[in-house]
Amino acid sequence: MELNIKKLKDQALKEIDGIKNSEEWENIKNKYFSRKSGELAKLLKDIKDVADDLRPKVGTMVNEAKEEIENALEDKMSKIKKGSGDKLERDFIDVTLNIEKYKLGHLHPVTQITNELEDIFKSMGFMILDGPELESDYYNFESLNIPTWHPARDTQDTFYIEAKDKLLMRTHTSPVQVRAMQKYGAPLRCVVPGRVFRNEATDASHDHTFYQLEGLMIDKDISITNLIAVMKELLSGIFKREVKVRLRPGYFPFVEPGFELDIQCLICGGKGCPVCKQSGWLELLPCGLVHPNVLKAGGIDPKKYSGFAFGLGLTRLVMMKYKIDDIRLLQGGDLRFLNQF
Ligand code: FA5
Repeated sequence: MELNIKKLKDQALKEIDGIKNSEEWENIKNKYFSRKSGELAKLLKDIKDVADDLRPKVGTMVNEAKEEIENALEDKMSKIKKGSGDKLERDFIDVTLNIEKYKLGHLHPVTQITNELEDIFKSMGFMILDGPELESDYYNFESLNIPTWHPARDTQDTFYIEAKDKLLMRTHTSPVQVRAMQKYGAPLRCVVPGRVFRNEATDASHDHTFYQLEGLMIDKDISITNLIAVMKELLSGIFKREVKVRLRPGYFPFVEPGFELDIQCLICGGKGCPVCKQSGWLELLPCGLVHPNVLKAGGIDPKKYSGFAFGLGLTRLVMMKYKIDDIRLLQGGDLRFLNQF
């Protein structure tokens, strides 16, 4: 028995000496100290078989061995903690430490206004739709009553993709008009916010990539009155104050009659500035009653239904709302500018 105790102690101390990390430490500790199956528990059980006169001595030896092993384990653990690369050390998190707070970003001003507009239109029962930015010649032009020879194509030059079917970066959100009619039929109320592209020189109010919001309402007996009512709701919802507007006749092959809704320039208050090209007015929202040919392209009978459509210059609206005097700032990616919103 005495020999067994010594052997066990020596073996335990040797194994403890070889421990490299806290996982091994845990295993060795269990091997010797587990209450049921630990090596020391087994030894203690054997004490009852030792002769009466020897029992106190053997008991003391077992206790001394136990203490020595415990001490060696404790020493080892403090060494592990001090040593680098230990899992316990690595995983240790000091919750009292002051850490640098994450800087939260925010939505781009165009997204903020898009969300506001979507809410306004949803409250009037409009669906929010999306459409492809890479569009076919058919949906971007042909279906909107703009055949290949039509001079209106010159006002919307864009970036063409070399492909078998004529593909181009959409010049406006209007192609979604026909797509929506084909998909949902009449009656229909939808708005389509989205990015559009044009091959044109940039200046304070023109970019090559900008945002529009298309609107379409089709039902029985829709007239200009419905159009004006919806426009007023939209502008008062966004500007939260009265904004001077004017309607001029405007030509777009996909509406008949067509109008241009201008708002008085909010940057200069109508006096004239580079944004409004010194005119005091800013072209914001072309609109009109949907041309019968477009209704037909969408599979809707123009004798039964009529509708209005508009194409809001969303990026320009953002400029007016926040009094931004150069459109190029919005997509310049300069955080000093963007952080102001
Ligand atoms: C159109 O794009 C028509 N699809 C609008 C429409 C829809 C008319 C439905 C009738 C019915 P226009 O090319 O005028 O129209 O562009 C619409 C608006 O987009 C303009 O009023 C203007 O606010 C904005 N816009 C046009 N070109 C640019 C540009 N280069 N940069 C920024 N905004 C622009």
